[in-house]
Amino acid sequence: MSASFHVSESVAAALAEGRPVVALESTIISHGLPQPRNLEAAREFEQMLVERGVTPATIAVLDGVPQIGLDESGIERIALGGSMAKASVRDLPILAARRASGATTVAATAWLAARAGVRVFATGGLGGVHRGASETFDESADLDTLAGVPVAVVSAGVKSVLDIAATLERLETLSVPVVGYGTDEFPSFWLASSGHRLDWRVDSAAEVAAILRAQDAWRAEGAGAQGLVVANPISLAEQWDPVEHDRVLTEALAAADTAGVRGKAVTPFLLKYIVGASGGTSLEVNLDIARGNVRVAAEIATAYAAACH
Ligand code: PSU
Ligand code: MN
Repeated sequence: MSASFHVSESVAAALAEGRPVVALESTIISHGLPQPRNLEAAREFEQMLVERGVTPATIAVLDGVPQIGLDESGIERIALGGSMAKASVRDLPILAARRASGATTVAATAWLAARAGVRVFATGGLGGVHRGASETFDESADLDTLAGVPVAVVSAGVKSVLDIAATLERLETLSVPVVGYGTDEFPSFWLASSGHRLDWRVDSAAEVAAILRAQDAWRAEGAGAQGLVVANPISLAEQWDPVEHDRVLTEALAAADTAGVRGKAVTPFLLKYIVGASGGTSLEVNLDIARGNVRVAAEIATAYAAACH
């Protein structure tokens, strides 16, 4: 095992035996959901995987060491640890040198999952191109990272706080494949659709597993690593009321502007603001979204493990 990261016993055993594993990120726990629901959610996502015969690998950095698979005390530190750093890929060496802890973003989680050999990852929403990025250059490292790591990320697209059209353009430029899971349109997190059509739709976990195997074959021949965005919408029945969504979104964007929030603080600011301004409704929808993604990721990881045999 590498000295630069630590793989938990259960994850190491599952990988060695070719059993399904799903990575889970920790920024959603530390910065994306309010306490104490974040701790409940972190446990619930893991439990959902276990019930489906899938080994959970929640990823975070503890005292400088990236952990692939957290125990209960690790999960509590992420959820309740207060001043946990939000760690993207570029922060990992700095946390290591300082023996500091951090909750990993989609980018850092996918990057670490790849190092450990975990092929499937479930999250809520991806980071993307921020509104006004043509001025600020604020684009999440999630996009560029997914171009170069062999990890399939199941998300409900990107939040409408971002520029969805620009995010899809950037994923195209970066050669990150995007497939709609049971949909022809890219979702917009709280809403089932963003109105943006996708080139490719899949309707089963087996189809996604076949795509992953095709990527594996290329990689075995020396091609570079490539990620995959599996866009899994919330159902129309469960989605947030679009009118309410639009109202709260407009208010949140204006508040971020007034507060002068910049850089990596933007996403947590908006997420927190929106939970407050929606009276908690956005949070319930957010949790349903993440549960849906964990379910689909479990199916994909199971189909992928079967396809590898
Ligand atoms: N989008 C969400 N919830 C989240 C995040 C994004 O709906 O919790 C988090 C993820 O960890 C993602 C990160 O990787 O925010 C992106 O932040 P930034 O825009 O600073 O790259
Ligand atoms: Mn940013």
